[in-house]
Amino acid sequence: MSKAKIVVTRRWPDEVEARLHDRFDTVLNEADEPMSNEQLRAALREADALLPTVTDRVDAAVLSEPDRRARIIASYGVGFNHIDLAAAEAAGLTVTNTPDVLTDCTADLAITLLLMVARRTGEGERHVRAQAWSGWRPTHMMGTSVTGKTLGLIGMGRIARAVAQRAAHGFGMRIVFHDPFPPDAAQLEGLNATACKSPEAVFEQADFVSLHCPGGKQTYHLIGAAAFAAMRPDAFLINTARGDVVDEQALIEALEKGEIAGAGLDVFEHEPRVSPELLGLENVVLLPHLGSASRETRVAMGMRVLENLEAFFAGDVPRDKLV
Ligand code: 8YV
Repeated sequence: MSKAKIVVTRRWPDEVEARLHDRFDTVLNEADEPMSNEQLRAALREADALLPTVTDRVDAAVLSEPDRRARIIASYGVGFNHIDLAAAEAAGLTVTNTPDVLTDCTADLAITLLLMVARRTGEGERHVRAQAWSGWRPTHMMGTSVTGKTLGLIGMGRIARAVAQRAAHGFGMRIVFHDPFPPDAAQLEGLNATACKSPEAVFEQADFVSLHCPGGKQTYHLIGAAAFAAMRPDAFLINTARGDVVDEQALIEALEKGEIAGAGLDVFEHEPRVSPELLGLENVVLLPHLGSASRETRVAMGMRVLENLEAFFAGDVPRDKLV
């Protein structure tokens, strides 16, 4: 039987690419640059499967390709706001993602950002590298304690619960959260977590607000001027979810006015562009979308895509089918 043809839009870890070559007629994007809409459409015309990432905008226009051969979009990553699911479903396409395998890795990074921004470690590192450090003194670069504080979570899915687990058990934090579709009691066991009826109730209590909701229309600019006004002036915002959940301009204003104490950001509204005002602020930590960027996790994500594809081409329902 001939191998199904797949187009992979970005380079993946070597061992996953080797496995893909083994099982499929695999076309790689050797340049590893984001594909244009026309290139995505061409891939849909020429291959049985498209394997995109967050940097590919698989929108209704791309999906309207009339001479489409592809039957599945097997995305690399858990978030799927870069794919128009309704248009894909209407076109009869199957779409899959890669949940579970990146939960711990992303939770680790949220905690990294929380600690970095509270304890001013980015600032401290820049200080040492600039050879500006004159020596220890009692008042030098005092940050904010983390242990025993209150962590507010917006969204209480897999990644949020992994963050809560680390915060509660590693740092004795109290957890408050809001999720319109809260998990059941069993999933919250041992997390020291209290549900709030609204995001505002979370903002009012939290020393740290960490975002774990999906991106997309429903959550666009969920965190804007009103949220910052409701947050405490000594609170920090952590975002490892999607950039456009936060109104970046409102965040800049809140930081400049001292409405909040700082922010730890792994994602940005107009990625990879970062607002220049943020670059000039010492009380923000900026990372280049590293949530799932451990070697082990990126390999596991690739293997999960492979598993979804193999199930699909064997005529089974892939375990991570979204539509
Ligand atoms: C991925 C992510 O690296 O999985 C997600 O939703 O945000 C990242 O961890 C990226 O999306 C890959 O497509």
